[in-house]
Amino acid sequence: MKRYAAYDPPEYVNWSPDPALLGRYGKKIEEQPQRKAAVSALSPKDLLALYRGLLRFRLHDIALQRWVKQGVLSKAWLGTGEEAVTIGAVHALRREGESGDVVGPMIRNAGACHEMGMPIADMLRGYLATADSPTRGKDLHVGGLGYGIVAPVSMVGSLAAVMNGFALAFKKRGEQRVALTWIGDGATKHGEVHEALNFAAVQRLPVVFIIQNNQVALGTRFRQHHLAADFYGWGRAYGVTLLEVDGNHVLDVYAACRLATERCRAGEGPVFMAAETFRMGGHATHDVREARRTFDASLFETWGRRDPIGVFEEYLATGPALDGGGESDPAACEALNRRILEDLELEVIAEVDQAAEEALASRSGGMPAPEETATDVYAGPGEVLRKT
Ligand SMILES: Cc1ncc(C[n+]2csc(CCOP(=O)(O)OP(=O)(O)O)c2C)c(N)n1
Ligand SMILES: [Mg+2]
Repeated sequence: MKRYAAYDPPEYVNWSPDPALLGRYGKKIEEQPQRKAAVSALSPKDLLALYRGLLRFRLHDIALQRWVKQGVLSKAWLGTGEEAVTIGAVHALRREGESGDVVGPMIRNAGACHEMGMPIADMLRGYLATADSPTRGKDLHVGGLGYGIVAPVSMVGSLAAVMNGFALAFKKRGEQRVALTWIGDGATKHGEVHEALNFAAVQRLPVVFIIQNNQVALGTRFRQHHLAADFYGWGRAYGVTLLEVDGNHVLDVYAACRLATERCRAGEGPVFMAAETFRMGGHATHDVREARRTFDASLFETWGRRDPIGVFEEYLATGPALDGGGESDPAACEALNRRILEDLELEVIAEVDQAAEEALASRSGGMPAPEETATDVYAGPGEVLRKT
């Protein structure tokens, strides 16, 4: 994949695959029979769809960074280095619009929106606050129930209880649908999260909670806010199945999430997933330098080698033929795969570029009228200030 010196973390700019790491990547799936079965069922088309999703997410974030550099935006929140936790999970869901599964992405999970079907142009319009953005210029936390996306709640942790509401409704109606959300390591310190986890547990709700440990909450390192080494004991604490996942391994996340949703649909939910990953930048674009001071450089190096997109690209390139054909000569097969991956990347670059152009075009004459501010805004329980 192309690297961007102006936008990528330095560890990604001259990225090259680490053979030992690649070997472990493949082994990780081989060693877990149930996850291996889920991955084996993926067709070359499915694998390429995962790769496409990862690239879309990275390039969506790069489009935002470009706007920050150009002064179009003051800042942007990115998911760089954490794309696999989102894309792997979403691809395991039934993406069937308003009648399918429902996700509640946080700001680090923007990729969930485009993989659930929201046009990237609309996501970008959310940032630009144009009148035709999903919130009509009110908020960059975009969602759309028509796509099965619950908009992020700004107060971290609060979305967990909201997703329980969806899951409870699915259960009461006897629908085989699943709600899924991500909870940051920092957000787990919120009391509301514990109420939500316990409520889901005792009500056996069809909900998947992915604890996304990117080792930091704003400027507070994981070790400063969490004494245990990880979240793996939380399943036992709540009486819920917890699946440990490699958050930088899109296939591991995908497979674990498939198993989790199967349990939910069989009435055995909820399931917790604990994903270890790393934030390769700042909390947002404004504090990247501060983030570099927060952590030892070696941590960025270690996680930088584990770029979830770079490693997956190598895994695909050196694997079976991605055209579904029977090319058996290893060198010819790799050359074919690399060509397929490159062509796909060019398509995604064009897709994101076009979305950015469309979103920018919305700005000219398309900003919300001041009187719109109070439209479709809730003033109190159940009371809409002014409805369109
Ligand atoms: C209840 C609440 N407290 C504080 C904030 C300010 N805030 C926004 S993001 C954030 C850090 C969240 O850390 P984490 O949950 O680990 O998510 P990450 O940013 O690492 O993805 C904080 C403290 C907030 N949005 N909501
Ligand atoms: Mg965090």
